[in-house]
Amino acid sequence: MNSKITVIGGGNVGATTAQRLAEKSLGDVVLVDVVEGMPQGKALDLAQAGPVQGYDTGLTGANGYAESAGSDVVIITAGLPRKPGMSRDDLLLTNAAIVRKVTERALRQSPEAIFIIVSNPLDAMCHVAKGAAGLARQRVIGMAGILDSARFRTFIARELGVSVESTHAFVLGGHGDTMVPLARYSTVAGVPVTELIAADRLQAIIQRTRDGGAEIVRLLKTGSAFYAPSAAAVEMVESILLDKKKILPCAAFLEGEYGVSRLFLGVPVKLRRCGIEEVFQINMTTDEKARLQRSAASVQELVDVLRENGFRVE
Ligand code: TXD
Repeated sequence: MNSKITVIGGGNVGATTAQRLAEKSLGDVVLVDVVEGMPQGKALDLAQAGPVQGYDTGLTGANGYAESAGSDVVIITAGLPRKPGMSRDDLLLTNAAIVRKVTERALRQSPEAIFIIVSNPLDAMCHVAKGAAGLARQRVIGMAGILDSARFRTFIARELGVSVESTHAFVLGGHGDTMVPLARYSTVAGVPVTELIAADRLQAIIQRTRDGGAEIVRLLKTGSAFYAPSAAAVEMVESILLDKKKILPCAAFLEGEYGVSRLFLGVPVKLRRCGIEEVFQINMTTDEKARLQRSAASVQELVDVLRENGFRVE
């Protein structure tokens, strides 16, 4: 039997994620959105691309959750994106209300599902979903680190004129201005970029990575990035459903790892059929640890605001 994947929110990220899932034949896809007719129309359009692209996966659009029953993975992309000049944090309470509602409804239909959270502000939305669902930490995972690392890799590859496939990069911490790109662990064919790129150029690339989302928001004017975010979400689904054991930077609920307790933060995790099997601990310098702590503090601030506003956050 095919795996079943529900994508909640049929906007830019959700629809592109559905397309990528279908093109990789990872399972039957259900696209859910509140806008009447939209998810149905997009699902039908995607199904009609099947004969040309060569996939037979089921594609269903819905405004409710009955169709999503029994999903193996639920991806939450519902919520507002940023507009130019907005920070991710400006979306906090609006998106929290949406994420709480859709998580509760999706969980009722798919009690065994693994939840991948995409909506912003990412780390805080993971807390809302975990609080609403009351799930073990293995089953609530945030998408951000793969995207931020992919941005870093793109800029490194362009700087050195090499294939992106020869690059590897780690960006940890919260998905925001305090994210922590780790240059020491970022490599080209195994060689640390610190040995390949001059310090000032590397610093400029790191800053562009941090501002990567805002750069695209400024260019698009009416929304935020979706091609790279959807690719990142699908890499997570693939590692989960195919039990690939990939080590990927994702937002995970830390319970003491990296000196952080009861907080979602971007760290390397091993993704398997059960979700997060293990949080990978890597050695960090005092300075890197301090930056990760600062990033954790900024996530904690948002979690505190959520709690003050009556959200159950774990
Ligand atoms: O790195 C990351 N984690 C991110 C996060 C990268 C890119 C985008 N990121 C965030 O994902 C972004 O800031 C937003 O919070 C979400 C979705 O971004 P997208 O670009 O897809 O936004 P759209 O195109 O506006 O789509 C959102 C859809 C839209 O169709 C709404 O009708 C729908 O969400 N929506 C809902 N669907 C179901 N149920 C409810 N309640 C609902 N409310 C809105």
